[in-house]
Amino acid sequence: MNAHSTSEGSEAYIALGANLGEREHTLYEAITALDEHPGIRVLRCSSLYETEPVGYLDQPSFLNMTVAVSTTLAPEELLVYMLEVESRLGRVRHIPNGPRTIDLDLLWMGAAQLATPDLELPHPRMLERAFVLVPLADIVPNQDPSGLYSIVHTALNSVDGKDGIQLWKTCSWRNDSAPFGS
Ligand code: PH2
Ligand code: MG
Ligand code: MG
Repeated sequence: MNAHSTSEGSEAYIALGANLGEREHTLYEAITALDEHPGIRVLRCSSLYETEPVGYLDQPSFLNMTVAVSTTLAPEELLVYMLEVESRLGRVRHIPNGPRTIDLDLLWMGAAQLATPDLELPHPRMLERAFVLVPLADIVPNQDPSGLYSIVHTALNSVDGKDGIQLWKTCSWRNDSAPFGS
């Protein structure tokens, strides 16, 4: 157990994006699927933002959001489950950075620093993407023990593309084991 883990496991941050189908519904299905895993509990969710596509431009606008979870899984195990949820929710990989029903990206997991062929932590592009930073700033507490708060706010001050991000709705995902905002 390291300085950022608790008896419940580590805290991790996940970015979600959707730009095909019933985007909002799919985001909530993904959050529910994460929370249904016995080793994952969803703690907080950001607002939902409508965002202009970045990178590959000829595709519909996205809904993006982030969630904080506590998990007893190792980073690689969490990633494997996230990929399983993506395929359950109809993710098909055609064009890199292209349209998708759902994308789940593991951003940050306490102090974990990793670089394997399948997983890099912290996520190598998280600080360059306004569609990640804006929702992340909703849910990273000022007292975050891993130092993420100042990292996110420093990056947010200088990142390009913030005008492509519009608040869409506040998060209405709730469940009994983790009331929203707890
Ligand atoms: N994801 C990408 C590429 N471009 N643009 C927006 N607005 N939102 C995304 O989630 C997104 C993107 C690759 O994962
Ligand atoms: Mg992505
Ligand atoms: Mg991805």
